[in-house]
Amino acid sequence: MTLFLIGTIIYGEKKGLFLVPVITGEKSENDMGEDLIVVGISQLGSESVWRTANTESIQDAISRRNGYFPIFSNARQKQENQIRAIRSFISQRVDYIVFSPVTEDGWDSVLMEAKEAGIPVILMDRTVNVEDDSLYVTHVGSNMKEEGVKAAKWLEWELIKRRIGSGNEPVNIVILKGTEGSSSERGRSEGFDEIARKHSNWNIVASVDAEFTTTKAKEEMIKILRETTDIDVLISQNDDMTFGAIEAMRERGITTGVDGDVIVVSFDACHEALVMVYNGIINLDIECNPIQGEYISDVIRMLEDGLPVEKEYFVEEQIFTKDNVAPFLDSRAY
Ligand code: GZL
Repeated sequence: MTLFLIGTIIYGEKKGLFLVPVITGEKSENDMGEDLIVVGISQLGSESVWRTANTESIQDAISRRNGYFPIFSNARQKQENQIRAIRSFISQRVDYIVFSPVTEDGWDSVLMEAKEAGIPVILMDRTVNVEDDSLYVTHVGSNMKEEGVKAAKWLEWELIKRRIGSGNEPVNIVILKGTEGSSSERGRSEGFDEIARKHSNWNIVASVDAEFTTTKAKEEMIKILRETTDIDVLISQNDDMTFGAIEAMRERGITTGVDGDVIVVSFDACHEALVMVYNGIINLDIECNPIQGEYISDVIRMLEDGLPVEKEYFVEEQIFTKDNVAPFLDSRAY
């Protein structure tokens, strides 16, 4: 079937006149002559190793060979870019919208526009905080709060094993948070805090937003180390920030890990970080599984077949320490 691509001329305050391509006529077909399902995908950015793996996963799954016509947009960490992309998908009358919301708040009106246009919205990775949860069909991602709880519960036992804080002396903890207001940051913080509150001697000496990036984490860690080097634990909400923080500590002669000065707990479990777990430089890495594309495709197929879908699908994930990481170093997808 042929596909006619015409455009709608739109005047935007910032961009002036611009053409929004509109999919018209019959959908295009794949080699088997099947109609393609048009999916608008708004990815929040490319800030981390995890995000790259997540993008590759969704692009592999939502592809022409699998029966889809993907329209992909990278928002570069800006909510306004995601809102603009979603509005463009609506004007192109896509069949589905898939997006990873950079932060939890501020989505009600644009998701209402998608709902009024009859376009199902699937949340990938992060989630939204909306009054009416009928504004999206389902969320496919991780249980971020559970990840935070896992970190704190592991730390409780690690401190006991290493006799740190057992006499109720203070345990000095630095927390590097991900993008402020993102469901990943909020969930991990909430889960960790729920356990930390039980320990009056857990002393949070610094808790800063390092935006899930290596550069920002190194900058922030350098500032923290100017104030204090009396740190027992680093909780870093993703591996990219962990890399930056470890570099800053190394430059001050501070060691990390199994036999180091500072216990390091990280999130994501990307390959480079798991090698550091294997080498005893990172103590614990909590997996946050970015390979979500197949889950998203399965959900779309269920919707296409008129089947009910759950409001939430958590992808499988585990925790890694020096004791269990070896078999996974070369067998995982990222
Ligand atoms: C988690 C995801 C986070 C990762 C970071 O689901 O949203 O965003 O932990 C990424 O690496 O930047």
